[in-house]
Amino acid sequence: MTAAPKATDTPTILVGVDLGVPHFDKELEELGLLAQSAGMSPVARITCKRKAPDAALFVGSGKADEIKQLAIQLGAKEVLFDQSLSPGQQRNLERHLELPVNDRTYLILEIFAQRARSHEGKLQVELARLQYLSTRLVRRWSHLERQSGGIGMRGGPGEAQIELDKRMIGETIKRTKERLSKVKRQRQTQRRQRERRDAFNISLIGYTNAGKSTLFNALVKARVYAADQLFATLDTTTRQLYLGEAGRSVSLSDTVGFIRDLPHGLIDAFQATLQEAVDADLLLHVVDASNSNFVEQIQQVQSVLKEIGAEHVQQLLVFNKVDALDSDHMPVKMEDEFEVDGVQLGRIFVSAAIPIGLDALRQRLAAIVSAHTDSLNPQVSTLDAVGTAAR
Ligand SMILES: Nc1nc2c(ncn2[C@@H]2O[C@H](COP(=O)(O)OP(=O)(O)OP(=O)(O)O)[C@@H](O)[C@H]2O)c(=O)[nH]1
Ligand SMILES: [Mg+2]
Repeated sequence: MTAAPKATDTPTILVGVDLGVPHFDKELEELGLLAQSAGMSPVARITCKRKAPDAALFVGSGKADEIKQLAIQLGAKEVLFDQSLSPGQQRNLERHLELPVNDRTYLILEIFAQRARSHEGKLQVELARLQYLSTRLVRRWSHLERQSGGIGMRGGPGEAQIELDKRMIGETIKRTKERLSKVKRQRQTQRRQRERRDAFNISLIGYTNAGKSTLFNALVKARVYAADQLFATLDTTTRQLYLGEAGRSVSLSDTVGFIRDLPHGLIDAFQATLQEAVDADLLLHVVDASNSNFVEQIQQVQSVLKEIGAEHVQQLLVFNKVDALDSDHMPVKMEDEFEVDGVQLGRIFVSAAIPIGLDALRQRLAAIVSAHTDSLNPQVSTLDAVGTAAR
């Protein structure tokens, strides 16, 4: 059986297998942060290199024995893999180690489940978890299938149970999707109302923990939950931001963060939340400039944007946490350009926490919004700007 992560500080061993992919995280730093965000406490980190995963145990049996010894020695209660395990590998490892074994995908789903607050958020997480579970069912019952007579036999107790479980999960998935599409329709109506008000929509996007909520709070003087946790924010919050230089307000939305290898079911399930980004007039792509992996994190965000169809929305890069940069990495200019996917994007350095550079950011936003208004309404733009300011 797979045990869910306990609420507080489960001693956990982290395992990473270097299969030669470019983004292998030697220190298992991100997995450690994810584990902590889910209420586990990493007590050891083990990495090894393999050409390909072992079909049965993912790692070799020698490595599995080493993990087991270490678990006994350190009193670990769970083992977490940075790479995706097949249902069979997971089950074999649990038997071998006599401990619950989970992977990064499961962990992310677990954190999302712990964090979801709104009705929509909960539905989305439920859908993603059901989809994940439905792929794990098959093998879990295979020992019963074998007992029923082996290959070619149909209708044994194992198969009947799989069919029953599959049907139940299938029906729950269908019901959850129906409930979600209802919420989605309500959201579309709200969006249309916003559009009618001629709003300019700005969405904060970026890798998880980049500082989106901190920047949101600093810009609109709100109190959205910001924390040194991955996926602190799941629900979208929208506030009006008044830009003096443009003489008008814009809608600013803070939303869920992205991460490397975001489980596929989650992108699917969070389509409604992520739609905010697709429909935005401008994306403020917040980057943690103090993270040594920031370039890769930008790439990961770009690939999620492509997946949801938001790659063509105008982007401004906001390099946050300049206060945390060491003197060698301090920017020469606070505003310049940075190449992403062969395109030069505007970039501005800020610190949302201190704060530094927020006035410059507001001015930059005002200039973008004014240019947008002018392009839509070339003759009356000045009058309109004055009119909006007076309202
Ligand atoms: N040093 C420094 N820390 C910052 C800055 N901005 C945010 N942080 C910290 O970074 C952590 C993450 O901030 P959040 O605003 O929650 O980040 P987020 O992007 O909203 O994260 P998720 O909602 O989890 O995706 C918090 O501990 C913040 O205090 C900054 O300018 N400088
Ligand atoms: Mg946040």
